[in-house]
Amino acid sequence: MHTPESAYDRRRLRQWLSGEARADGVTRRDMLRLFAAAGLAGAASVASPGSPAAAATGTAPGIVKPLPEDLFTVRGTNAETRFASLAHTGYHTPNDRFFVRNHTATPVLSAGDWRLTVWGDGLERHRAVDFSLADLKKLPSVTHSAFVECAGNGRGYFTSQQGQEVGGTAWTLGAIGVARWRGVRLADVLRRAGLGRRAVDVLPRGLDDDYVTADGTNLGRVRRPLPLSKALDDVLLAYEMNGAPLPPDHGHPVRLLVPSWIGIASIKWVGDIQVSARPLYSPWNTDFYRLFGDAHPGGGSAPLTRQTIKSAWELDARANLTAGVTHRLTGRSWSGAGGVVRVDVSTDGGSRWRAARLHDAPRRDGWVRWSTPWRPPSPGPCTLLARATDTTGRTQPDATVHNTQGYLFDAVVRHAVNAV
Ligand SMILES: Nc1nc2c(c(=O)[nH]1)N[C@H]1C(S)=C(S)[C@@H](COP(=O)(O)O)O[C@H]1N2
Ligand SMILES: [Mo]
Repeated sequence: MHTPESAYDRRRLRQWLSGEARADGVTRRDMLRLFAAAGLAGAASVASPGSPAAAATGTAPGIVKPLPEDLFTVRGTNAETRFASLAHTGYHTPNDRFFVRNHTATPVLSAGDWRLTVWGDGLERHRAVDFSLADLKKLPSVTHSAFVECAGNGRGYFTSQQGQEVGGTAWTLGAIGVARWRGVRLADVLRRAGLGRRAVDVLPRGLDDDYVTADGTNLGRVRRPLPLSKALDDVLLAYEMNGAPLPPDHGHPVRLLVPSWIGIASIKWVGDIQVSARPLYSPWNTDFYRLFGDAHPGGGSAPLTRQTIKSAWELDARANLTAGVTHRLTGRSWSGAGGVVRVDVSTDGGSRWRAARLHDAPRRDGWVRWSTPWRPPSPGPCTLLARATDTTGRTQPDATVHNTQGYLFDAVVRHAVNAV
């Protein structure tokens, strides 16, 4: 029963208990609970998709940009992109309709005053090094198209489609966007700071307020350790989004962009990065962002890394479509494991399937746009389905194995519409 992940966790636990590993913000009790055989009691509230709370008001607490109802569904301190609003946009999600996931509130920071401090015992001289935005802009710039997608995207379907309770924001499929990110390689910055040979983990931390859970526990500032292997691979410190300076809600002036990984890795408003010769922990890789529940190891899965595979129609739920007329239905599919090479669609609830027409080449870290013609035969309810397959051969399943926090929903969504 010992997976490599649990061996890794046991090693980390031993290191932590012997004082070797740093457990930044994680109490000993949390740690013991994490590795105990019991499942995790959901700390967050139970998902309630389609609840009246989903009605958009045009603003959300802590979000700076306007949230018009035709572009967003407000969910607490977060704003979900309405997929229907992407129908006539291009490959990249415009900044004005990119989803926002805030643990607390968007801080409004001055680019001129901003500094990034790189510090820790993983640096050669163990001496902190500061970078201004101007310093970063002197380094070679890199541009990369990539999605940022919340680990909980699609969470609402665990409840509405699978009848299961999960904790957290009841997103439908709009907690994703694809942007052209421009910035500098984190690897270049770490090397300039004097990366030492013993470094194993880096811990970027946001400048937004401390995150306090519903039960009043202060977990400190939002931060999640990243293994050095990923940090040196393709991670950017991004200062531009679709050709504009990063907007306040998306991390102004600088955020991490961790391609293909769950959204929490892409820390916004980054203020410092600890470089450590020991493995690091924060609640965001211990209590959150692992898979907990009956189908998973007692202490939870290994910390989640890559995103899963999904498809979405560019239509509202229960959209009305005129019967007897041919519509050009559109959608998008994506996968954290590689480009999407095939999308099969059904317009009759899953009896008959056909291939959708793909409008983009398969692209790592991105999505493909697709379309299919459909003429609803007669008035009445219909169910649309779309199933993507990626370059690794992975295909969306009919159901996702439950986990208590509702992460990585990958099942084919049954999208109800009405022919009228
Ligand atoms: N500092 C900070 N970084 C953060 C968060 C946050 O609340 N604070 N939320 C994370 C989560 S959970 C996600 S899904 C993405 C969302 O990025 P976006 O709001 O630009 O879409 O940012 C991540 N980075
Ligand atoms: Mo997220």
